[in-house]
Amino acid sequence: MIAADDWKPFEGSPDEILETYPQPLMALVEGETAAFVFRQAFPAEHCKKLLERFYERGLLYDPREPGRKLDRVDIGTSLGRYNRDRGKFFEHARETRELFTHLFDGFEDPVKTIYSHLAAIAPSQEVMIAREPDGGVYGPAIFRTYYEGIGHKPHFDSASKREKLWDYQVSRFAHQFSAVLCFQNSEVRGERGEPFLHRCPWSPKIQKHLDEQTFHDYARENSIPKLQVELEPGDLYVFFTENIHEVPEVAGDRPRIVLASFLAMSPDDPEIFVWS
Ligand SMILES: O=C(O)CCC(=O)C(=O)O
Ligand SMILES: [Fe+2]
Repeated sequence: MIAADDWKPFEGSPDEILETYPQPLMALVEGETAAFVFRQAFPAEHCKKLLERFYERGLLYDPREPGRKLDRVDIGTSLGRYNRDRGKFFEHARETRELFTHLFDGFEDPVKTIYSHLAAIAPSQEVMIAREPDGGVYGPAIFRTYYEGIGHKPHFDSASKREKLWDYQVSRFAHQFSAVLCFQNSEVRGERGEPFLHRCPWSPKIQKHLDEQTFHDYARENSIPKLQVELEPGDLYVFFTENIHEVPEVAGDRPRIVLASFLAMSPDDPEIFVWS
């Protein structure tokens, strides 16, 4: 049993990770470490310049303007949002992949940064954009912009255990993770705006606390360790999304902006599927 104090992110290069954890993704599943953090995986200056481009092109905007519904502003295709209409989902994903072929021109490609880091920590499997036997290909990654008041309540993510997306290949895998590349921090940091990971895998018993929004009480009463992942633009982290996690509501004028992907694997499956 690992002492609670030892449950923290492991920071290092892919080689350093592999030296310590021969099977890094399984080490996350087993709770041997809380997350992998790659500092400056992507040039911070490119984050800034790309965001300027996204605003200039109208891909990002401030949803707090009068008349707009306050929502997360995404660039990319969310399976969670579109899965009920398969045709629409795969068409949206096709457009995203097309957009991403030129959106980063002149800069490093941050989607490639995510995939190359995942490939490096899973050398015996093939990391690829998720796809269906009928030829449908998913969106590779999604930019998410969180303005004031937006975050994620305590939750877990699993295409099989939570969303029950049996019609989609991504539900065939045993374990799900997320890779998140920070592009911009929100104005107010501290307790707000940056993710917390709880050392608490989802279970039906936990679901009750998620539904009733009593997870924080449960975690306090049961002394469940938690940690906050502190990132600077260009930092990438990878974690097991079947542990309860959250992003407390962002505060201040500057939004939090990340590029995120989900990934799923089974130890005995040669493929790792990545999508958003
Ligand atoms: O934005 C983050 O850091 C985490 C978002 C999240 O909940 C996820 O990717 O599953
Ligand atoms: Fe999540």
